[in-house]
Amino acid sequence: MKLKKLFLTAGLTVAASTPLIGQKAPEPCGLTPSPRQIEWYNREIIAFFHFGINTFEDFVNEGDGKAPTAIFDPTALDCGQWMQTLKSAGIPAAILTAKHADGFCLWPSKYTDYCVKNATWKEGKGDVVREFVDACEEYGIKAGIYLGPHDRHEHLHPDYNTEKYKHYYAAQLEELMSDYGKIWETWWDGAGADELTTPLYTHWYKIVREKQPDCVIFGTKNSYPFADIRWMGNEAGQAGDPCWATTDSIAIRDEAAYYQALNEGIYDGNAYVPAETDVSIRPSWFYHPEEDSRVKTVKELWDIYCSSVGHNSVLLLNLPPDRRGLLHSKDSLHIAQLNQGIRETFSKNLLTGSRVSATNNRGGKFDVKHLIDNNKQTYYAGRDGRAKSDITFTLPRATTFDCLMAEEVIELGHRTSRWSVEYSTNGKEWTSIPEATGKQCIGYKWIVRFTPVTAKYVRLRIEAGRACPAIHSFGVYKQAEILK
Ligand code: OTN
Repeated sequence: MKLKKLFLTAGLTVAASTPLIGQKAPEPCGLTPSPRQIEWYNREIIAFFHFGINTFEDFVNEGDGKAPTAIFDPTALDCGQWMQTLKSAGIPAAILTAKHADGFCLWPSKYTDYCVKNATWKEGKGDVVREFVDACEEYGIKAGIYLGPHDRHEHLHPDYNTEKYKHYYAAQLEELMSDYGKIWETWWDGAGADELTTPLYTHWYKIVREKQPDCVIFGTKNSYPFADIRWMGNEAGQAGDPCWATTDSIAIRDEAAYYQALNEGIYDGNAYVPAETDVSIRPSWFYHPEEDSRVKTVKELWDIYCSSVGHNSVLLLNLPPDRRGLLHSKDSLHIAQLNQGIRETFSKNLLTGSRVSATNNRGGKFDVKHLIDNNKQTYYAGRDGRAKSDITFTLPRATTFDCLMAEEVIELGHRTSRWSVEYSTNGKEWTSIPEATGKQCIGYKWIVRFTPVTAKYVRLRIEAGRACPAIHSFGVYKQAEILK
């Protein structure tokens, strides 16, 4: 029965309290995020570390489970170096492939010999997961674990069956969820995992929820009923436009509709399961020296940031450590420069100091001036029952900009469903910005880039929605030179 309801649990959440008290705030509408999902959204970027036995094989991305354990031998593993890199890139969380599809475990699991216990590295006494979580703790990075559900090494056993595997995987999940401190995300890759049914994931899900109540679950396919977050539908960093946090897999009549629902979400979907965008900084997921010249440029990373974080998604950026067990200097440099460019661009909202008015203004604590007060605790809201609003900013002087950003109050649900931005030099004749016309989603963050325009007036037109607008911030910006 393909048309069954998926994403069952994640939507049944209660709205988190809104930041302001006193004057009556707008009521939440539609589905709203759980506290776990709000915390996840605020990370914006998460690092993905694909590291394992594949790193030591020639050009292997998905090992066959047969590589000898002895080849695992990083010469200078230093998870502290990984974390320093994340710090300089402003990345607050990281996920390690504790076991990829080859089945090799980066920790000394009691339940298999196919792990670091039999590696040359540290004469079998090492534990990469321990070093990873300890470094996360030391640097204040949130640790996450990828325990690949698909395991080619286990399939090599002559008496393999899914019931045995269910218990094997559960035991390993227990080790990782119990012995390594707080885990902020688990990643259930759907790749190769079609034989793993929802009842299996039900068994495993209970372990995660019991041991790590705050852990965000990335789920795909048969693990969707437990997912806090969904796959975005491609590995190119291109989240949809729109990219609603809500979706619903019931409507999946064919493959194209399935991918569209992952990529764009569904405004009236039946579950709140926002999209995570996984993409590698290199062509492959694991490190290969041949790809040192193909590390994504800062401009390519900026494009990805805008089409992931800037499309109401969270970016899971893969940074594969090399055979030394270190991040390559080129990868580190590019993400530090990306961070510098993002900070530079968004540190200066060019609407700051403008006069601002709205045709639909709740006023008081929710006055439209809060759109440009650079304060995440405040927001603008319209009056109940009125979804539309024209918001006009009169800048102190004519200003040139090539980028805009809006942030909705996600705790109150997706509200606005169509919006556009226009500019003017005299406040009478208005010109549309084509790239910012007929936009649909805002969500956590929406970024639009365009050919530079110079204007003294900017108008944000909220054209449709299911309830009055509730928006934290709106701004126009000039993209930093380093991003071009
Ligand atoms: O061949 N594939 O399995 C594949 C090719 C390109 C992009 C994705 C995939 S598998 C895909 O991986 C996702 C994570 O990146 C999720 O796990 C999906 O469920 C899975 O189908």
